[in-house]
Amino acid sequence: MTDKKYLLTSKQMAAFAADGYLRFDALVPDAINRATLKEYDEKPWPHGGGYVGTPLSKQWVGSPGIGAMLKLPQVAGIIDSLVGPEPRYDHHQVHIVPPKSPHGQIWHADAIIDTRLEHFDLQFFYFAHDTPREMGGTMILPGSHLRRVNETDIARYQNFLGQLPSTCKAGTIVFVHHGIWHCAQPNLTDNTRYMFKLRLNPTVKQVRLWNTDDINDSDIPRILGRNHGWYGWGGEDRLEVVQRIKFWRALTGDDKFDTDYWLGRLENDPQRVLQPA
Ligand SMILES: O=C(O)CCC(=O)C(=O)O
Ligand SMILES: [Fe+2]
Repeated sequence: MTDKKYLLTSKQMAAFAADGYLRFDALVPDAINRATLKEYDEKPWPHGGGYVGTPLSKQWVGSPGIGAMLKLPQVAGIIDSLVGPEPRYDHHQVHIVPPKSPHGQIWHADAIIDTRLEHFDLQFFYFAHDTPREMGGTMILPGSHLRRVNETDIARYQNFLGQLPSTCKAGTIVFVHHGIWHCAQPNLTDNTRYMFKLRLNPTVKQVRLWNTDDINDSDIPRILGRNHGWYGWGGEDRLEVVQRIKFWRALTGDDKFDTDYWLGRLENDPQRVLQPA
């Protein structure tokens, strides 16, 4: 059982529901970052990964890099909060952008096969070395996770208002909802850019897995209503807000939750037939 102090708060969960990601800068200590970089060079990877659908707890056992990173109480607490205990390993990849690579990836979302709103997979992007803008980072689009697209439907786009390059210090992890739109960036430096991506499936219902002491915080409706700016003209952010309310209902188990009557309007289903006078 994870100590409550390592679990996410309700405000952090609301931010995840609204933004589709949570970022923790320099979360992983340097010794583990260095051990991870060493592991990337050891071939075949001695501790590496597992088979789709097997328990995460059986992967990277004894590895001083990735294994130790996963065992950090902060990391374990975040995983527990989002996908619960005993998540399943789905896949991982050490994403490499070679030195002097002038081209980035196309915008895409990874493997959106499951379009249910009440379940999500957790992906995390771990940067074991400093990643300045010349190296790219992974570009993500905050708030895109609930606008489901089929993989590369969005490849025609180049830049979005509000896009966020994950430039960061070594040890940073960006935890993302599997629906997030993202793409690798060019690497203009003389050094290889590495990013470790891991996808996890929950094995329990994703309801109130975090520290819910602040569940009634008055900031939560405002956080869920964030406008990331890219949606388009006028009130198109309302499409996202409605999705987030549904998502928050699923996460909290509170099927009456609403903000500003957004979902209430859609649920209004008048049945009364006026009788002739
Ligand atoms: O390398 C990156 O920054 C992202 C890679 C990625 O998202 C992918 O290949 O699916
Ligand atoms: Fe991807």
